[in-house]
Formats: sequence, structure tokens, C-alpha cells
Amino acid sequence: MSAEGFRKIGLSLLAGNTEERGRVVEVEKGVLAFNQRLAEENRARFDAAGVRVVNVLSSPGSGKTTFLARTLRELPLRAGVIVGDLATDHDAERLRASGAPAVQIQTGGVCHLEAAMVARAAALLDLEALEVLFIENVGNLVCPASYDLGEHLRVVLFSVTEGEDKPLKYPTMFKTAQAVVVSKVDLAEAVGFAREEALENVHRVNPKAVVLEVSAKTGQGMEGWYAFLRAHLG
Ligand SMILES: Nc1nc2c(ncn2[C@@H]2O[C@H](COP(=O)(O)OP(=O)(O)O)[C@@H](O)[C@H]2O)c(=O)[nH]1
Ligand SMILES: [Mg+2]
Repeated sequence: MSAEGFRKIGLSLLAGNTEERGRVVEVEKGVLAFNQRLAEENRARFDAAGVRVVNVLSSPGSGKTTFLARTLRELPLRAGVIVGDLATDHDAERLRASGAPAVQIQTGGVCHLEAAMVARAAALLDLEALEVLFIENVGNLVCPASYDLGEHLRVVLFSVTEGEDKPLKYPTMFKTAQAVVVSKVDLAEAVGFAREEALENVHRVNPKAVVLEVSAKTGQGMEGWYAFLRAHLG
């Protein structure tokens, strides 16, 4: 059955009574297993093309597009981007201004990107011409965490304006990322960001996470991000 078929059954069961919960869990497992197979196919395709892929996640408005736009302008690598949103192609338009190829996925209400969507979008890019492909996921700290897209590196943005407790409230997202980018640090003082507490919360859920602190507005910390990318993309 297709991922879409699984999703429809899942939604109808979710609308039903609690006894169906066990069945719902089975359907969810089926959807994720199906996605995982496609993610492995994506990774094999990316490896064959020699392109390294970075999945960028965060809640809406944490600064993903601004951060990627600056990265695309400044990073001396041939880069492309796939961007997911529920609706509109605003972000792809913003990212194309850097000169990089950008493909927009409109999920039509689905709250995360899936490997099948990324496969279709990637087919529109000349992967062999790229060294790095960024994927801006749908703004959401819950669902996207469970969907491998075939990426090599997963990065979560955590802006100083969204509250120090977010890693504790959304542990799966923070656990599955190799790096946590604390964004909008230019606003830290204005919003009374409790830096030590926030970093402690990140490391409590993910002791191995590399933490980078940046402002895509002023450029502060961006060199550290580029150094991290160079070290981790091989
Ligand atoms: N002060 C400040 N604002 C930022 C920064 N990065 C993004 N923003 C603003 O935050 C808002 C959301 O940014 P956007 O990149 O669209 O976030 P996304 O929804 O995660 O892609 C916009 O108004 C940006 O101008 C930053 O580093 N500093
Ligand atoms: Mg965006």
C-alpha cells in the first residue's frame, strides 16, 4: 500500500474510538517502515551522485529560510535546496535569490516531509552538479522528527525567542539531530534568553549534540556553522 493509503486509513482510525488505538499504532508503524525504505533509496541515490544532504528542522518562524539563504550566499560549495511548506512557494522564491536551485514541495496540509516527496523533488534537480543539498522541512517540532528523508545530517534550529524548555518538550526532535543551531542570538538580550539553561536542556536530551550559536541577521557565528558543515560533510 502507498504511504498515502496508509495515511488515509490512519486518519480514519484516529477519528474512531480508543479500542482502535492498537490498529492505529500498527498503521503508523507501517507508514514509518515504508518511509524508511524510501529514505534508504534516497540516500543511495544521493551517495551515487556524490551529494551530501542536510535536513533542517525547527518550529515555524525559528529562522530556517533566513539561515539557509545566508548559507547559500556565503558557503563556497555548489548547493541546492528543497523546501517544504503546507502551502505557498514563498520560501523557494526567497532561497532562489541566492542563485541556488530551489524546489518547493507543497504538502497540502501534511505536517512533515516524507521520503517519497523528497524523491520527487530531487528528481527535478541536477544532483550530480551539487556538493550539498539542504532540505528545509515543514515548520513543526513533532512529526518531521519521525521521518528519515535519506539525509546524512540532521540539524535543528532553536531560536532564542521560543523558550528554553523546548528540548524537554520535544525530545525526539532534539535527540535525532547531530547539531542544534541556537538561532537569532542578536535578540538574546532583548528577550532575556537564559543561555545556560537552554544549553543544559539540549544536552539533557542529547548529550552528543553539537551546539552552534548564530544570528543569520548579523552573521554572528555563521563561520562556526560553515566549519561544522565542512567537518561533517566530508
Ligand atoms: N533578529 C533576527 N531575526 C531573524 C533571524 N533569522 C530570522 N529572523 C526573522 O524571523 C522571522 C522568521 O524567519 P524565517 O527565516 O522565515 O523562519 P522559518 O519559518 O523557520 O523559515 C522573519 O521575520 C525573519 O526576518 C535572526 O538571526 N535574527
Ligand atoms: Mg521557512
